[in-house]
Amino acid sequence: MITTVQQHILQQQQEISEASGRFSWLLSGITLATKMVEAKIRTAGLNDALGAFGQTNVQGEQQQKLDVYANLALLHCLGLRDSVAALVSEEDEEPVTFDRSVETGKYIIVFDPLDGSSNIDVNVNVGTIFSVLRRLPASEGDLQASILQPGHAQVAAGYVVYGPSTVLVYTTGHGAHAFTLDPTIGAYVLTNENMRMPEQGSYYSVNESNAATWPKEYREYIDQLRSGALGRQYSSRYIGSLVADFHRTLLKGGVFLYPPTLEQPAGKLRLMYEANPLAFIAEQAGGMASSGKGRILDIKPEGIHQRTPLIVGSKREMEALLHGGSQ
Ligand code: P6P
Repeated sequence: MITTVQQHILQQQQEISEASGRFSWLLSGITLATKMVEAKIRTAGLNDALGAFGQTNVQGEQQQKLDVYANLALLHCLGLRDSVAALVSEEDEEPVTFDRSVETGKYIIVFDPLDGSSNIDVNVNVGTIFSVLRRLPASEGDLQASILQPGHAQVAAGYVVYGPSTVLVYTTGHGAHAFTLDPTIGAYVLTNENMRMPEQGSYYSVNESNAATWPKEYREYIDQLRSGALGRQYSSRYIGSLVADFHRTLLKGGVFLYPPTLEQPAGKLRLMYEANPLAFIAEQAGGMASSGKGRILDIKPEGIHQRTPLIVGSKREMEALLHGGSQ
């Protein structure tokens, strides 16, 4: 008997006392948008959906046509959910806000609509990453304060990796669960419940071309992994698409790193819609996620597009970096 993500979310929402049904209605907006994106990606080479859109986004990056499509799909599907107070996208400089009361507009959704989209033209996995925050009571701050909450305040987070199959991984704080899109029925079907990241893996994942400008301790750390100091031989795997590199780390263990570099001293990856959701999932699966200076989920955001270094992976590799010590 199959369990769809909708059924799973309904079961979960009882546990997070969101029995109103609005929470599952909200997440169904995300899953619907990702199915629209998936359909577009699958035939991108046939329908002129590849290539640059011809504008740059708030990040100063060349927008791909599919970036724009994915962003519009999420804004449209989620904007129709009356429980949404604000939408924060990697593609938009400012949040999209809705004039809804604190009682109705209970959630803020933060997302990277299509991460790694520059890889699409060479047929490499890309992903959608999302994070759900609950709006604070008016007494605790305005909408801006509700948006800039640290990652440990997330009520849900997840990603979809568009690869050989399309896999959705999400958490509401009660474990991390994976679903595979079954195109014959158009539903995400449960394929891996309560995922556990291996205590130690055999891969490290980092863009080694930046090694010369990392802080010294990162070079020493990679040398430690290469030298067998953690009791096993490591292989290097780097796809250059965050969701794909993270998904492998979640399943196989090991460590993914994007350290500070000369060009990006605060790190390249974004706190709110990349590091936070993936950190939430990693911790739910028994892994760890750090900025190198502290737990990712404890960082208080100053801005919606704030960057952070990200080191995420299995306990053994994470403790070797954060607390030293090899054997
Ligand atoms: P680099 C893709 O552009 C992205 O935002 C992430 O998906 C990926 O992890 C990272 O950048 C790759 O960056 O500098 O190694 O090319």
